[in-house]
Amino acid sequence: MQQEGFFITVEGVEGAGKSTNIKVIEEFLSEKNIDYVVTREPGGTLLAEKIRDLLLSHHEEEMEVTTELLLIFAARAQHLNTTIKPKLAEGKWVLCDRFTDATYAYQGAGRGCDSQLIGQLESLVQGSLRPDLTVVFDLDPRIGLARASQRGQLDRIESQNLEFFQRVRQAYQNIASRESARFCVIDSSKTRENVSVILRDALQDKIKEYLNEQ
Ligand code: Z5A
Repeated sequence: MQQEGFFITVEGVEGAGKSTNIKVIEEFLSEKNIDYVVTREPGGTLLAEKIRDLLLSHHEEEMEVTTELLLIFAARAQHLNTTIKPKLAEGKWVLCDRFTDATYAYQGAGRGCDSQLIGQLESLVQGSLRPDLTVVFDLDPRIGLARASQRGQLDRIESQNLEFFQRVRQAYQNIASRESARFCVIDSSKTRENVSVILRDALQDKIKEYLNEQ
């Protein structure tokens, strides 16, 4: 195995229910007596959270796509080396709200960044480290945006048009079908209660070998 702990990432379009269901995953892990930490990207450390503010706020000057991409990987380098890797090395499970699949989806499919360039940065920053399990909450972006819009003003990335989020959704679906062993795709159009039941069943199935359960 690449590390002692277990690395779970959570993905989806805007408003797909990541934050809501991270709580469900936390409950599940607690019931299994698993020692875990929750974190997020971009962010997760003091410095990386400053980069997050820079990425999400509106600026007088338009941010270049390459600038956005490099800032995301700069935040990721800080987060990985000061938080994710040390926690995994201690044997803790790390539950991270978004990770590099988001970069392929948002900067790659959404903004049109070259996926080979993203792959080079991924190798540079992460080496061989990849998530052990990625849960994607799949939802029509029209529903996700409607759910999320109830929160008020949109940040810089949330302000993209519907086509942008449709490309993001499609990219997640494509990555998940290419790497089906790592992924668990949850239909997030169902009620919160239904999503929670489906998610718990999927988690049980995906991680039972790590729990020594049937
Ligand atoms: N980003 C990037 O571009 N590249 C990268 O590499 C990375 C990130 C790592 C911040 O992410 C931005 O960073 C993000 C991508 C970019 N920008 N966008 N868009 P974030 O994860 O912090 O922010 P977010 O995507 O905007 O998350 P979110 O809007 O908070 O969505 P969510 O966590 O998936 O949804 P939620 O808060 O759980 O649910 C939204 C609402 O729907 C809420 O009122 C819930 O009560 C409700 N909800 C949830 N589930 C249901 C169901 N089943 N039915 C009905 N209503 C529901």
